[in-house]
Amino acid sequence: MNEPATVSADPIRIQLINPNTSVPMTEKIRATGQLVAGPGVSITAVCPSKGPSSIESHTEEILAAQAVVEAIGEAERASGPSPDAHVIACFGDPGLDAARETTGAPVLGIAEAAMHAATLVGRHFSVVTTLDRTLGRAEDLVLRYGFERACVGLRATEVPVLALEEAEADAVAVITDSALAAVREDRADVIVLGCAGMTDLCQTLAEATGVPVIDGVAASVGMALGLVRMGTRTSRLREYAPPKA
Ligand code: 5HY
Repeated sequence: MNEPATVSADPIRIQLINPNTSVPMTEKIRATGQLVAGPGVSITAVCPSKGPSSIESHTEEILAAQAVVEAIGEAERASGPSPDAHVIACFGDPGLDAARETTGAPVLGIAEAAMHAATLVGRHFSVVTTLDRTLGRAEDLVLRYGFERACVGLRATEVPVLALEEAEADAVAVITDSALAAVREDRADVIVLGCAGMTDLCQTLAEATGVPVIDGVAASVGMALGLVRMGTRTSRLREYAPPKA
């Protein structure tokens, strides 16, 4: 085992990065993170002041990746202790590889963490997400992370990311129907939420479906905390060695 972080008297610090500019969504993400981490862990959540208000296209994904790398750089350059881990709170995991080059602190993407968590508590999961146009990216991530046997469905609800901030009953009903259809038609026994903005729906959906519902924000914070406590950092050998710049 590596030297565990718990020998330090300093609180563990986890930075959550929402790469869209929605402040209410960022606050919702922070609240979930703090709930999962519990007292004694410092959770901060940041979002860029400029850029897309939601990440729903490949173009926005590139801007999100840039925002993620910048947020990590800023946190590491700031005076005072740097975060012990970072979470990319956006389901496309924008900039994940670049982020892992940028810092030796563990960086978790919510899609990767959620898919891992789903396979620990069930055999087959479906992703329930926002717009149909984001399904290609989700499919790519399933393949990239090696979950093609476990993932039995990718379902779009056509509820846009920012509509989740309005917490309309209609949006919740549509997402619930999609999750129920995933259990019934895909034969999923776990649901993965495909958007950070769905973080506050996890409990409601778990109650409605009767199966575990994995919110990647919660999963990432739990896993990040575990890695920090294990004293495990990102490998700096080969691919994730620091970049030239
Ligand atoms: C997310 N977009 O988690 C993704 C979800 C999506 O702004 N936050 C965003 O719809 O792809």
